[in-house]
Amino acid sequence: MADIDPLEREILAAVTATEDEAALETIRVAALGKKGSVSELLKSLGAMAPEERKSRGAQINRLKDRVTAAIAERREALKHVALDQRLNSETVDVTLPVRETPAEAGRVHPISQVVDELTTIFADMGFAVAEGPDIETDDLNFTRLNFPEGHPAREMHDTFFFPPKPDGSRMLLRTHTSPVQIRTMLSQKPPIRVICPGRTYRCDSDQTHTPMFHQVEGLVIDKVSHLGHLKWILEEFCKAFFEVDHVKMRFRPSHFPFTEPSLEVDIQCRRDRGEIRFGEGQDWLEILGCGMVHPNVLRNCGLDPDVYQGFAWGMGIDRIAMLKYGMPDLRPFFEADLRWLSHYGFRPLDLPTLAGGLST
Ligand code: 2NM
Repeated sequence: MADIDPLEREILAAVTATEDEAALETIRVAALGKKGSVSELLKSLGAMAPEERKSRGAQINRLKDRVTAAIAERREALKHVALDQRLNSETVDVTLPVRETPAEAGRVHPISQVVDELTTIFADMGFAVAEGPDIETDDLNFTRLNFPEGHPAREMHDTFFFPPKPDGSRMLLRTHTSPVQIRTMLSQKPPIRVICPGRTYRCDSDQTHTPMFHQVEGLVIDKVSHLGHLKWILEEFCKAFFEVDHVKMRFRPSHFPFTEPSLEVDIQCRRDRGEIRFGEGQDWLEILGCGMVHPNVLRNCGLDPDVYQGFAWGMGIDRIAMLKYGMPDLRPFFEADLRWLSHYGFRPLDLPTLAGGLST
């Protein structure tokens, strides 16, 4: 009968020499697995005489116990080594400064900030925000707004047209947000009070114009609203937006196809050395256009002008953002320059509120 000591020495030497848990498992399977060397020894007991089987069986079982114990002990030791290695290599320097979160590092674009400010002011007066697509039909952008077919006003809008469809109609990039107001009148019943901020497009590009710019338009439709209400709303808006207690506004007669009468509005200001201050001085600055919605526009939206009336206004967001925040140039608005944004942008958690201040 073979001596089992050499086998034991061989297995225990391999267990002691191994440096990782996967290799240890291989050794365990090779010794104690179904076809392992120790298991094979146990199988050999069957062929023995009862006396021999008794002593030999006890011997092999003790071998099995020692091998099992040695493997368990080695596994514990390897676990400690692995943990020590991780503790030594995965260090955290708790003296390092905490990394800025996106909410700290990011900045809100001035246009988004101004849209939030406008929305806050008009929401307080009971206005809802309406939105619509940038790509519009000729009908909603012009025809329903009382621009006659072939009228020069259509040319004056420097429209970006898409190629005509087989039926001759053509889509375009909206030249103002008024089509959103047409959509609102077509889909809702008065009383209507909405503002429509959004992107608008005209084929125009120089120092003070970009082909894409931002507008906000307002619309009120009911049975009684008149120019007096319009003037109050615009005055309250200007005071709240420019954060001053008094503003002087000047309403001059003008012309738009979609309003009658139509007015242009200037706001009193003082310009000194590139800086503009509102509510003082002798200068005037044009900031918006407005008027009573033209009876033809109401009719084009299915509203009876003998029953319903209302007013609308429109202004450029980019320009009032530049005026309010003293930004001298329009073009960086659209250049996505992070250095510019980190200087002129707003902290994302400082949301504008009427009570807490719009911009502080
Ligand atoms: C302006 C000036 C005056 C205006 C009119 C309408 C509508 F849809 F009700 F007819 N929306 N916006 C309007 C009126 C826009 O922008 C300078």
